[in-house]
Amino acid sequence: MILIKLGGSVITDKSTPLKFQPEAVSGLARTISEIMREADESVIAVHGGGSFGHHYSVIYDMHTKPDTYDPEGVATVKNSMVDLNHRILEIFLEAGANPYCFPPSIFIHGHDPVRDRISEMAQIARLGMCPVTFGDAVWCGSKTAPAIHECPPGVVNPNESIQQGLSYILSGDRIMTILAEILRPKIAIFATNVDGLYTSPDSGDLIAEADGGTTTTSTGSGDVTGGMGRKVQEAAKISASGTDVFFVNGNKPERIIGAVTQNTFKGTIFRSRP
Ligand code: IP8
Repeated sequence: MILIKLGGSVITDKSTPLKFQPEAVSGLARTISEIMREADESVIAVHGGGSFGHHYSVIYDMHTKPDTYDPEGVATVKNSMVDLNHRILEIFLEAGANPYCFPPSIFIHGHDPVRDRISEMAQIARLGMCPVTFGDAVWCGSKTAPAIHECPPGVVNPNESIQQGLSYILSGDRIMTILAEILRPKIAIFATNVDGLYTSPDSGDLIAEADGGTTTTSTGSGDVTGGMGRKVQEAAKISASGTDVFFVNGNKPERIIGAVTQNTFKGTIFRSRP
């Protein structure tokens, strides 16, 4: 099985709110379809939020830390991710990749993976469909907060309380680790809009092999989930659990095939350290 993350920087134009990139998604979908048919590999795809989910997460000040975010913000972020996901599913279907929509609320309960659901994902993938999931706003319970009720201003009435909903932004990168640790795919791929990790911002020198200690030079992704730094952290965890991880340029889908066949790979690899 191949686990692939379709980065928000490839599937959307991050400089423009809500700008989808159908041609890029088409290239990725055709490649996934080819891997499923010609390499006879099952594939699970995870996509990021790009200029959909991140755009609204910034507006509503929502982050990866569980908090009592504005319910309108939670609803808006979720709607934008469903919109983005639906566009991706349509293109996958057209390309013959047989997408099976799998929102994270199906296999994540609070912060915990629901193992049966994740196994089901693998089963679906083995039977000729491509489960597609995504980073999202996730509900994680509620907390009791004191309510001010018929008290002078500024005085909390200890006998009254209200329930407030807790939620957080779950990154697609984090989902990659959750799935990889349970499903142990053959390889995990992060497709972004750059060739891989570089030694310094302007050098153009690609790092062929990296590990958790590799420092990233990318700045200002605008992602509430942490951009390239988060990807490096998750890649290090995935490789530590026994799976090789590849960073490739998703705008050059032939490089994804290169990672799968491991013949002509161009990008950065995190070798597994079981
Ligand atoms: O782009 C975050 O997923 P990511 C999704 O994979 C949202 O970090 C809702 C911002």
